[in-house]
Order: sequence, then structure tokens, then C-alpha cells
Amino acid sequence: MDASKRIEELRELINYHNRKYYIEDNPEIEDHVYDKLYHELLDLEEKNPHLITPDSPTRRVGGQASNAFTKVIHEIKMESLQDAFSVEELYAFDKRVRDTLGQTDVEYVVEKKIDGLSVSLEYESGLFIRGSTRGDGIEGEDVTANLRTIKSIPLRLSVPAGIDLPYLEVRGEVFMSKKDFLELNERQEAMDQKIFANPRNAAAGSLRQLEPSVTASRKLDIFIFNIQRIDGLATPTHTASLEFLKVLGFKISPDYKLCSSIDEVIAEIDALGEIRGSLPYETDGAVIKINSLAQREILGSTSKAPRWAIAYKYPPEVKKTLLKDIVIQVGRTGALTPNAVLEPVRIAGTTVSRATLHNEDYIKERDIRIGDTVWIRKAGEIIPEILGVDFSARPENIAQYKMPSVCPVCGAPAVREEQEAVIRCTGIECPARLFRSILHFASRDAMNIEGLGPALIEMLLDKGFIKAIPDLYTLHERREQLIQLERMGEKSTDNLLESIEKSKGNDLSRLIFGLGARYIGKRAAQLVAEHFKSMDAIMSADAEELQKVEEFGEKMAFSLVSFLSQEQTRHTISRLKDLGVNMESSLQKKKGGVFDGLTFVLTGTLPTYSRNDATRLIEERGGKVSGSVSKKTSYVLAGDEAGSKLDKAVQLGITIIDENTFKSMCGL
Ligand code: 0OX
Repeated sequence: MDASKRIEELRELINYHNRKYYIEDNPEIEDHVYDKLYHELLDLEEKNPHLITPDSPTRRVGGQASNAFTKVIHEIKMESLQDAFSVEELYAFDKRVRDTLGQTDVEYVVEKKIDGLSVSLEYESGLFIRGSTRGDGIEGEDVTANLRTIKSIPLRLSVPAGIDLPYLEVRGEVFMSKKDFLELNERQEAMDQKIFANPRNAAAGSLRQLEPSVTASRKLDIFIFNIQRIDGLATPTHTASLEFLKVLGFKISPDYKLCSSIDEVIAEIDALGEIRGSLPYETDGAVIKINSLAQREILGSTSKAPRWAIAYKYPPEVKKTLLKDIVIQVGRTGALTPNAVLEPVRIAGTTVSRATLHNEDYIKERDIRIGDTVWIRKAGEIIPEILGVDFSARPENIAQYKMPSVCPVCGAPAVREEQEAVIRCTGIECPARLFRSILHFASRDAMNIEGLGPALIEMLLDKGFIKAIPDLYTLHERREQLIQLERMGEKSTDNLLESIEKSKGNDLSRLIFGLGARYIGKRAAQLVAEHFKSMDAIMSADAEELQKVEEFGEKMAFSLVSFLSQEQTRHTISRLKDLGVNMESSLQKKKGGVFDGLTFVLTGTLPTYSRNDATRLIEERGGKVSGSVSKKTSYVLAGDEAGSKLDKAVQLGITIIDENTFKSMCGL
């Protein structure tokens, strides 16, 4: 068979199975069979680049990264919805509609109101040509490249034979499922990246990425709920439109309901209210639309919203229940999060028996105690939250809650960083925070193990290849297994093993930094390594001795002593030593700086440096700082509002310099 025929056949097949999988949620073939078809197509396209077309299923991620999105004017306005918060408002809506239409029967369609962001998709002759955000309804942004990465958006429509569809514009809601949202946040947390407050923000943030491959890595989905414009044919009702959109290959508003009276609408809204908590995606209400498009024409729109539709918003549900216990969860960053164990209650469609208490301050501010009756809320949020305590129901003699001072997973001290709300476990071997410990250990400023990134660490932990940091140095025994890992192969494995081996010879300062003691940054690690020269010497120093290290204050010294005295730390260091990791430092105190033999006097306020900064820069370069100007003074470094010292310098003919000159003298 010739290549072009097979390519077309494969595209049809893949599009068909994409539809089964991503749109109908009803796959017919196994993943590996699909992968085979996909790779055959990729191969053929690679060999025949002239046969590649933009609607090929292999071309979803391809768009170039850009600096900004171009504007799109919405020819058909993307209107917003009028809101209703009560049943009375729905009756009033029905009355307005029937008054305008002359008391005829009205059919309504009830859809779930998906909490995401509204987009428009445009098709020319069945091909996806442009997608844009709603913006203010009149002007949005062109996010075509990003929308193409959403697998449930067809790049080519299945237009039935005999139908001509020169142009179609549809509107839908891009969203992220609750599960994918939680998983995304977990990954974001592990990488120290932005945490999204809710699935809607996650979807919006993911769609407004300038790099389409980032959007592709986020699991976005879409429901289509309206035909904005259709050329070449017309549908008489909303339900007919939705069914036609389904035929074309769109994923439409799920389980919409046709109702013949407002009472039926209200019953459907009640039913949705019952189940919405257990749906896989977040809904913030229901949308009620008139079914007949002719009736919609008569009703028209106000300046903002159509008169033929209304959004019903569910009230946030609040309930009272008993707080039976507080349990501590240890996250991947070692953060201890208190969680409430509740007497189960039904709220917003699910049974709630757990709620987050966020952190120590949250509990303190609300004086939440085990045994209290508490108010909980779940207003669309996935994770329910405790609002406060019903103090009138508080039993006598229940104790104030105290967060643990040790990690419940590994027993190491758990401490609260200055200016942080969270309490973190400090155990280097703690299984809960191992991922983070290894990521830091391997990072560029620490042991600089090239190729050991987050995805690989995750895989090594998953497979049980590493259970603690020192296991990295036994990985060479598993070379064959590593080669088999996804995206590894022989070359990457050998490069990784070489990089691990090389890291054994790093200076002690890198190891100290890599172990990740609190307050011991890169510079502190260098200073302590340079001062003591060996791990043994550092480990036998007490806090007083550590404070003799340049720039070491009490806080740093105590943190390091406490960290190094932990059983887990000692065990890790001793294993690293046995495995051949260097425990010595050859860092030399810098002598012979540019300011050797020079004396500086500081006066006034410098634009950017503090007194301490300037002093450190001078001393690091061999110079001295003196408090008063004399003939021996080499330079006066003067800032704003310099006083008598400056006068004296002028009198004695001493060179006066400003911060900029000083900076260039420092070589900065
Ligand atoms: C939704 C949703 C939003 C749009 C303008 C007139 C009718 N978020 O799920 N809007 C609409 O329709 C509106 N339907 C929906 N299902």
C-alpha cells in the first residue's frame, strides 16, 4: 500500500480511537495497541514529511512558544449569564420568559455548570482553525496552540456525508478534573512551584501558558455547550444542536436534561445538587436554557446576558459535626499538616469524615480542640474546611491542641521555620520527605549529579531502587535494571552512573550543603568546611566552636549541631563515608585580596548595601574597616547624609568614593 493511503487510514483509525477514549470514555483497544498505531503513523510521517498535515493526530503539540497571545475579536459576543440564588428567582425567571412569549409552553434544558473557563473554537470546512478565551466577551486571546493539545478537542470534525459545513463556531468550558487537579498540585508542591487554589485556576493557568508543551503536560478537558455560529445549516433546538455537535465528534455538556416545566427544572437542580460532590469535576451550579432557538430569538439579550438562560448557584453548605481527632500528615516536603477526623456528615453530595486544618496558626486562631463541635464547609472546594467552633457545645476540661514536636513518620525533630506557618520534619532518612532530600542532595549547588532530576528520582523511589540518599552510590549494581526504565537506555544510564561516581570526589562543602540542615546554605557550608576541613571535625564541634566560624551566628550553629547529632543524619553520613564519598575539604581561606593593607571608613547611608554588606565585601578582599578617619585611612566610602567623617576626610585629603566606585573596585 502506498504511504499516503496508509497515513490516511492510520489517521482515521487513531481519530476513531481517540474519540472512544477521550470523548466517549469507552476505549475499544488497549493502550499498547493504540501506541503501535500512533508510532506507525509517526514513522511514516517522518519518512514522508510532505504528507504531514496540521490536523494529523501527531501534530497536537507543535506550536512555537510565544511572548504574548494575540487578541481575538469575538464576532458573536460570548455573553455571560444572569445568576439565581434561590427557587423564587427561578420562578420569577420562568414568569418573565412566559410573559414575553405569550404564555406558551416552554421547554428548558438543564446543564451542569462546569467550573472552568469559557472558550470559543472555530472550524473551517471541518478543520480546527482557531481557539480563543472569552476575555471580556468581546475580545479574548488566541490560545489555539494550547487548545490543540487538549485531546478531547477534535482537530478535524466527522462531518456526515452530504452535509456541507463551511464554518462553525462553538463554545465550551475547559476544565481540569478534581483528580488531575490534586495530582498537579502534588507535583507542583514537590517542585516548589505555584500551588493552584482550585481546578478552575489550574485550568486557566494551564491554558494561558506561553509554551504549549506545558499545557500539553496538564490534563485539561472540555465540554461543549453551545453553537455560536453555523453556516450551511440550522438546528431548531438546543438539544438538536448538542446532538449534532456530538455527531461531529465533540464532547458535549454531560447528561443534560430536557424539562417541560420550571417545576421539573427545579427537581433536576435538586437532583444535581445531591450528586455534584461526587462528580469527577467541579460544578458551581446549573445552567437553565430555553430549548427552542426561535423562542430564544424573541427573548433576545440585555447588554450583558441572554434573557433565555440563567445560572442557578448552589449555596455553600455548612454543617456541624464532632471533631473526633486531629491526625498529622507528612507531605513530600516534610510539612506536617494537621487533618481533622470528623464524625461523618453528608455535605454537598459527599460524606465528609476528614477536613484540613491547614497549619498550627489556623488551629490556634480558631481555638479548635479535639472533642469540639465544629462548623464545616464545602462550597465547591474539594477539600472540606473547618470554619470554626460551636463554643456553646464545648465539653468541660478539653485541652488546647498542641502540634507535635517530632515527625510522626520518622521521629526526627519537627521544627517551625522563622516566618513560615508550617512545621517540617528534619529527618534526612524520613520516608515521607525522601524525594525532596534527594532532589536537594543532587542539585547543582550541592552534589551536582547531572541527569538526576525529579522524574527519575520519582521512578527510582517507586521501583524501590533507593530508600535513602546513600543508595544512590549503590545504583551501579542495578545498571541493567536502570537501562530498562522509561526514557533511560544505555547511554543515559551510563552518564548518570558516571555523574554519581564523580560526585564522590566533591569538596566537603557540597556534601554539607546537600545534606540540607536548616539555615545552612551554600555559603555557610563553604565556610564551615573551610574552617574545620573534615566531616569528623565538624561532627565533634559543639555550638560554641561552630560560632567561631566566620558569619556563623547562634541560630546556624545550633541548627547544625542538632542536625548532626540526629541518629538518622549520623547513619547517612557513616554510610556515605563507607561508600567512598569524600569527607574532607581543600577549600583555602582566600588570602592576598585586592584590598590587602587598605583601611576603609564607612559613613552615611549607601543606596543598596547595608553596613554589614560593605564590611563583608571589604574584609573578604583583605581590607579593614575602621570607625574613624585618620591619616592612615585609605578610602572613605560615603553615602547619603554623611556627616563629620566626610568633612574630616576632605580636610585630610583622603579619597572619597561612592557605592558605584566601590562596587567596581570589588570587581562586582
Ligand atoms: C458551563 C456553562 C456555561 C453561555 C452564554 C449563554 C448560555 N460553565 O458549564 N455557560 C453556558 O451557557 C451559556 N452553559 C454551560 N454549560
